[in-house]
Amino acid sequence: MTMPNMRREILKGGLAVAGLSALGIPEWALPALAQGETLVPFTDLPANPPAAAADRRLLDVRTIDGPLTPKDSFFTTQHYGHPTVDPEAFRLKVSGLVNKPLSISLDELKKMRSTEITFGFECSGNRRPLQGLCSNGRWTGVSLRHVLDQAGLKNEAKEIVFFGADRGDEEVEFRTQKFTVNQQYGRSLPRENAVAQEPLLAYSMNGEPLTKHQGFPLRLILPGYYGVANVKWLSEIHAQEDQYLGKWQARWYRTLRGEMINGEMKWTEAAITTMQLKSFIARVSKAGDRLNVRGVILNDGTPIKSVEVKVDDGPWQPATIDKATSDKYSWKLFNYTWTGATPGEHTLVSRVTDANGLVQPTEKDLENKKTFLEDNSQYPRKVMIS
Ligand SMILES: Nc1nc2c(c(=O)[nH]1)N[C@H]1C(S)=C(S)[C@@H](COP(=O)(O)O)O[C@H]1N2
Ligand SMILES: [Mo]
Repeated sequence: MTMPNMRREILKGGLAVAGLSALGIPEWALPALAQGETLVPFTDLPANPPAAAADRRLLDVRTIDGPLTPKDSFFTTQHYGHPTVDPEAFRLKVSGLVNKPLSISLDELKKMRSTEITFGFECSGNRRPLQGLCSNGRWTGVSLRHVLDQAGLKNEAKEIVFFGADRGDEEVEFRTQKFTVNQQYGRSLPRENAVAQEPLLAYSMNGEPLTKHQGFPLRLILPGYYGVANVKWLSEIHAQEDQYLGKWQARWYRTLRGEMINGEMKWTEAAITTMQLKSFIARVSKAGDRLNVRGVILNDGTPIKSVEVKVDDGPWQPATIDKATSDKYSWKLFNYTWTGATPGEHTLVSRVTDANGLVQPTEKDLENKKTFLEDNSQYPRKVMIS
């Protein structure tokens, strides 16, 4: 999505919040609540939701009330708007360094053996205060490996490129020159990642055909990867020997990080691939004197060891992962019951640790990450208890 626009909207909203009474509930559409339950307002949200373009959507994370995100709430974004694809005329092309180039209709794909996977992902630009660029879906489709096997990758095929039907004019800089060329949306994977077990050519989500927003009629699903790699309106798979250096692969989606090694700062620029370990608190509600704190965990599929919640300056307390979200690549929802809350403003923060012992970083830990993508830092949130 265009981050500068979103950032501007949030800044505007942020100013409005400062002008509101501390008790003012932001003027968002409020989520459905159980009987006798009331929503505890976050005081760190902008007063008004950012204005979204017609082809974009943020998930209001306070409305998450089950493992799967319904299709009309699923967050959505893309760079060139929505291409229109005629499902009758549609053919998935497999080209380049293959023994047998393919052109597969939707019906043919649907006749192949299908598999299903639950996969929750976020846009690599997802971040505080809204955290609305994430969702979880159950995807059905054909294994990418199966289709690549049918085409037969040649030995020299080292890189597999995925092109969407969407396209736009791009300026390509070369030294002192600039060229404007029309290009398709493209992302690539090294061959060994493309022929792994998980990647899916998906034609349905949550048991229904993909919507236009989700890439109708076909998209790539790469469990564990950030949104950007999950190419919508997939139209061509191209095998080649050289690395693919298109804009969305090599330039627009990169993270610049500094790391102190032996007293010397080392800077690296890396492409956006698999998701960083992250958690955040999505909603707080009140039922009697119990406060239900609910949050979301996203990562690359590594099993989760623990997730904890801290209230103000108290100790880290264990939270519970919802068993309905235990699939490897599903997002995980967690719950923490907070009792004895006193009226006034409080800070709540969550922290997740994976089975390898990796701990979600703090904002301070990420101070040498210079670009805003991949912000997986712990997010201390403010709530007002009345
Ligand atoms: N063809 C195509 N696929 C795309 C994009 C795009 O611009 N064109 N945007 C990517 C980005 S940046 C994200 S975050 C996800 C969003 O997927 P969603 O709209 O289903 O949530 O789509 C990805 N796939
Ligand atoms: Mo994205």
